[in-house]
Amino acid sequence: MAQLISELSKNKDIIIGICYIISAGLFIFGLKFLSSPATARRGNFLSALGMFIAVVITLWSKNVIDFKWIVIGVIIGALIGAIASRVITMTQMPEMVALFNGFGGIASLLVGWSAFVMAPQALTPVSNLTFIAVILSVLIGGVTFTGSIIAWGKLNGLVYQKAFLFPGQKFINLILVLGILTSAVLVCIPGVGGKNILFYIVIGGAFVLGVMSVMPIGGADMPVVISLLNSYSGIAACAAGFAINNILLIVSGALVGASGIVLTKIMCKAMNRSLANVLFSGFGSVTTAKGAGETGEISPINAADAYLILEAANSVVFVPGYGMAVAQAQHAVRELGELLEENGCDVKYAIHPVAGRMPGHMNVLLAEANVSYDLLVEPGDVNPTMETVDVCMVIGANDVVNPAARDDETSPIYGMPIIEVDKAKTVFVLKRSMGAGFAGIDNPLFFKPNTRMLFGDAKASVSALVSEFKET
Ligand code: TAP
Repeated sequence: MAQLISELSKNKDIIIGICYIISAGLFIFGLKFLSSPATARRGNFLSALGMFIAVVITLWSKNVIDFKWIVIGVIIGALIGAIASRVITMTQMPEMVALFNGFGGIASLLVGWSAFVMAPQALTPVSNLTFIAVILSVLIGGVTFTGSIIAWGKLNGLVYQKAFLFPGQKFINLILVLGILTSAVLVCIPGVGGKNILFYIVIGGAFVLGVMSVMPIGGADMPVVISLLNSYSGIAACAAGFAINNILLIVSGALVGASGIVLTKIMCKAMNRSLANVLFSGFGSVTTAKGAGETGEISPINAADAYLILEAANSVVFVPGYGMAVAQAQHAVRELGELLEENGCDVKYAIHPVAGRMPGHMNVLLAEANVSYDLLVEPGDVNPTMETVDVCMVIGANDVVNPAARDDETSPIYGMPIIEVDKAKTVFVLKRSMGAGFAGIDNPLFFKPNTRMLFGDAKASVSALVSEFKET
């Protein structure tokens, strides 16, 4: 054993390099597998394995010989993780991700801070570059930390959930940013005195900026913001990697930073909103926005009558939305889908990219209920065939099926791609009331002649339909 350790120590740099390459490869393949629900679990496992190898090798390479505190930390962390994975419900996942991002941000800040404390005065041209990396890790890490805490608070209702706007807000933010940047530049210039104070101004300013950046954003826009903060946490980690000259931290931070930005862009596109609109428009600060102002007769239906139509249908498309998550109706939906298939009906599940409140929300719920991935279709694939569909069942979705997004140029969501359920022969809308969805606007779909409103909790309504099928 002693001989093995001595052999390993002789080739330490080569071993570290090989392990870092393996870890980076595992991160990349992990990300690739995460892009499909069918392979996501494998992706998660590969990424975790990559991180495990990276941590062990980094500790070994730094000659950490007293593992006592590290082992204690691992045990505490693993316990918190195991308990959280049991008690956190699917609808709370965005909150959990917000906290993860925040911890990532503060970790990068602490790495940058320690690098600063260890070498504050060594200002050669090379160390100037290191200083820039230190400042970036502290600045972006600080913004990510407090921004994520506010995002978490907004999602769970501890912080004012709507967009918080006040007069002069943009001007104050501008002064804040200028103050931080000036201090940051001065820290990096050799010979400037008072670097410690300037450095702490950057940290304090970053904390305040994180709060000021997220407060003006409406609580329901948080998934986009969380994805952006996820990207920030990656960039902060990347900068921290440069600060301590750790290649793997640079690679993994860059991967997180880039994938977070891509996800943010996908979400903005699916809502037909620019990132600037999400960040600065104060969407959701007022609830006066309306759709076409549609009024008229609605046609309610009960489960017994809805069953008769479903029983005769040759094709049914389920369109789940946020309400399915709230009602936890996914298992009942899958059961109904299976009964329809047994009845000779063609069943599909149409998933809108921003249905629900987090990316992939509907995919995860349907996967949990063991709905086959082959049955999932995207709006672009199902919309052209919609006129041939006998019944579209809208399960707690609202904005993502709102025809105003297609037909009403004055609608706040005009231009957002929708699932065109109104073109199906019959539409069942399962929701509890005539209440609006996330965008807070009317939905003309409810008043269409081919729409039937099946009021009630989605799980109760779908279960009632399942009972009708089983009883007859
Ligand atoms: P929403 O438009 O928010 O509508 C959800 C509907 O579910 C509500 O109208 C509500 O009506 C109904 N509902 C709530 N609880 C229910 C229950 N227990 N049983 C039955 N129905 C229930 O949802 P959507 O169509 O999924 O659209 C998502 C919205 O969130 C979009 O506007 C999107 O832009 C936004 N958004 C999404 C994301 C991501 S990443 N997914 C990110 C940011 C923003 P009742 O109260 O009448 O029941």
